Amino acid sequence: MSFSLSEQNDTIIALATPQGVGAIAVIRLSGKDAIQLTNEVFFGKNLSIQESHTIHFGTIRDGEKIIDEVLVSLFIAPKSFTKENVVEISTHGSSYIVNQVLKLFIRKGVRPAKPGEFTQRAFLNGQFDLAQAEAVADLIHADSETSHQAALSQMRGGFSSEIQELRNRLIHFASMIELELDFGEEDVEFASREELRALVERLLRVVEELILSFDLGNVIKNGVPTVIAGKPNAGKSTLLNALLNEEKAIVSEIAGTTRDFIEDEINIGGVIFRFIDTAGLRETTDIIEAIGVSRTQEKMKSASLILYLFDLGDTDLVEINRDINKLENQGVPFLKVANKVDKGNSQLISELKDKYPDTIFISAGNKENLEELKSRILVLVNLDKFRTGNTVVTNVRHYDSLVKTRESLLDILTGLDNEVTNDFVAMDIRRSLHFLGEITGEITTDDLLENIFRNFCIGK
Ligand SMILES: Nc1nc2c(ncn2[C@@H]2O[C@H](COP(=O)(O)OP(=O)(O)OP(=O)(O)O)[C@@H](O)[C@H]2O)c(=O)[nH]1
Ligand SMILES: [Mg+2]
Repeated sequence: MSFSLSEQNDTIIALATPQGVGAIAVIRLSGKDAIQLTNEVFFGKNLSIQESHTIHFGTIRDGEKIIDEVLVSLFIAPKSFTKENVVEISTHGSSYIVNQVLKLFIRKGVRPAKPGEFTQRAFLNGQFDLAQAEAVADLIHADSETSHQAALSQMRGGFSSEIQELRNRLIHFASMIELELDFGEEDVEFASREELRALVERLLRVVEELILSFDLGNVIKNGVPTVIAGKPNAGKSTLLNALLNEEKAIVSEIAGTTRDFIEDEINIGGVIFRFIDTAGLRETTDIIEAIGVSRTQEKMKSASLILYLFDLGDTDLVEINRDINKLENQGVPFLKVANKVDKGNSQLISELKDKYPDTIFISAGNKENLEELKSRILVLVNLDKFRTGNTVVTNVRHYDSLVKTRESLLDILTGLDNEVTNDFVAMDIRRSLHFLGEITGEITTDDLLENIFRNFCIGK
C-alpha cells in the first residue's frame, strides 16, 4: 500500500462504524467531489448549496429504488477532519443497506478507503502531526482509563509540542552554525559553543526522561505484566480464576497441573494488569513440566510485578525466607501472598505477621480478601507519576527515534569536547533534528507512513 499523489485526489468512502447489525451505521466520504456525488443520489435538499456542519434528512436512491432513509452531515473543506469535503451518511444499521450504499458510490467512481486513509489525509493536510495521528489509533484501542488518558493527551499535542520545542531550539543553533560555515575561512562565531553545549545538555535530559517514561507508557498501553508464582498447588490458577471471575485455568489438587503459562487482562482501578498464571516452581524430572518451570522463571524476570503465592498449610517460614531472598535478588517488585487462610495454621500466620507484617492473607478458593490484594497491587505499581500529567511515551517508533536522538546529541557533546570543526558539529545537529522530526512527521518516508497507517482500521 502506498499513496500516490493522484490517489490523494480521489474521493474515498468507508463504513466508519463496526461491521454488522446496529441501530445506525455511518458511512464516511472524503474528497473534492464528496458532496456533489452524494447530492446525485440523495433526495431531499440540494446539498451543494447547504452550509458546512449541517444535517439533512432524505433518501438515498439507486435510480428509482430507495435504499434507505438517511441523515447526511456535511463538512465543507477545510473545516473537517481531513480538511477536505467530508460527508457522513447515517443509515439504518443493516449490512445490506451499507453494502448497497457503498456499491452505489463505488459505481460512481468513489474509491474504497485504505486502512487509516482518512487519518492519513488529515495528517498530510496539516490537521495534526504524525505523533498525534498515531494517537488517534491508540485512542480507539485504549481500553482503560490510564491508556485513554495517555492517548488523549498525545492526540491533543502534549508530547508533540514538547518535541517541537526542542527541535526549534536546535534549528536555531543549526542555522547559526551553517551561517558560520558560509563565512568559511574567516574566524567568526555566531553560535557560542558554550550555549550550544548547555542546550544539548538540556535536550539530553528531556530526551532521557522521555526514554525512561517508555517503560511506564508501555505498561499503560499493554497492561502491567504481573506474574503469579509459587510452588505447585499453592493455588495460583485458583487465584487467576478468582481475579478473572472465570474458570480460565485448570485447577486440581494434583501438583504440577499448570504446565504452560496462561494470561488474561484485568482492569484494577483504571489500570490494565496482565495476570500470568505459571507452572509451579519445583525441581522436576518431568520434561514438559521442566520446560514450564523454566518459562515461569523467564516470565518472572520480565514481569513488572510478581505475586509470590504460598499455601499456608504446605509451607514453613524457612522456605518462605529462602524464596523471599531469591525474589529480593531478582529486583522485580513482589507481594507476599499467603493463600488458603480458610484452612488456618495459626502458628505460621502469627510468625508471618511478626516477621513480614506486609503479608496479605487470602483465600483464593473462597475469594476472600481479594479487594485488599488488588489495592496493594495498585499501590505497588504506583502510576502517580503518570497521573500528574507528565508526558509519557507509549509508542515504540517514538522510543526508537528518541534513542537515536540521544545518540546523536551525545555525538554533538563529544564533538564539542574534541573541538571538532563546524561542519562536523553541524552534521550531528542535523542528525538530531532528523530523528526528532521523525517523531512528529516533519521527516517522513513512504515506508514509514505506510507502516503506521496500515495498522489503522478501515474507515478511520
Ligand atoms: N482450602 C483451599 N483450597 C484452595 C484454595 N485455593 C486453591 N485451593 C485448592 O488447592 C489446589 C491447587 O490449586 P491450583 O489453583 O490448581 O494450584 P496451582 O498453584 O495452580 O498448582 P499448579 O498448577 O500445580 O502449580 C486445588 O485443589 C484448589 O481447589 C483456598 O483458598 N483454600
Ligand atoms: Mg496451576
